[in-house]
Amino acid sequence: MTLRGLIFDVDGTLADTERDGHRPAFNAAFREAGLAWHWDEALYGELLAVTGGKERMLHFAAHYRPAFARLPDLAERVAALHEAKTRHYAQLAATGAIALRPGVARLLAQARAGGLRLAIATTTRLENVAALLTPALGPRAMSWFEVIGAGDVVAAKKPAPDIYQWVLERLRLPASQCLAFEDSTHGLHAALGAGLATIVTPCDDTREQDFRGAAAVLDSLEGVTLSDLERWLSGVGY
Ligand code: XBP
Ligand code: MG
Repeated sequence: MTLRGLIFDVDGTLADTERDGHRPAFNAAFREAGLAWHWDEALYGELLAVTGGKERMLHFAAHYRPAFARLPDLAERVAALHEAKTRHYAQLAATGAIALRPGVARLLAQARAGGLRLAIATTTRLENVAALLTPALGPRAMSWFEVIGAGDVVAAKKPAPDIYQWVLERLRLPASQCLAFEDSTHGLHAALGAGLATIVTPCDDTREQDFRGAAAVLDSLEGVTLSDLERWLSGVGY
């Protein structure tokens, strides 16, 4: 089956964004709201089990700040915190402070030159994707991706397959002609649930996770060629 489309996760896959990107942005939002909350690296590592910034804050409140979790306007407060967090993250990413992972820019360019269709399936917000990719890939970066599934376009976030199904429907391609790129077990399960062969490039936060079912597990996308991708789509070689 010929490869026609590549669908990329963003956080952890295109760039290592969590510890020094999303985490400080959450902390800045907490400070700004006058909350004595601070997510250190160890706690954030645990909280990454919950995908989605609003969902992560709700989970944290339920487990560590029960009085806050009982507030009648909890949903509005979390939504406001998330707006502030997004502003902080996008500001940081737009400076170019978060580099793409090795091999990412080259593979994207080769895939475009080779006529492959590109898409994104991410849990994070659309403005965060633009803020991250534009300094790294140039002002036309977002137009490289024909479909971008981001944030709340689906209700059920990864590991649910919904975001990948949403992207595949809009690409009008069968899963059998596409590859997904992920860095975490949650992302892998989302992609596998949509029937996609998946390449996993674990990042610092996910290295110890279980990637059974992946078509390939690689340190990075450095050196990966379009013929490697064809081979992995057809299930040959690990
Ligand atoms: C990324 C996430 C996101 C980010 C925060 O997962 O889990 O929640 O940490 O993003 P994936 P928002 O790599 O699977 O896309 O705060 O914008 O939700
Ligand atoms: Mg990820």
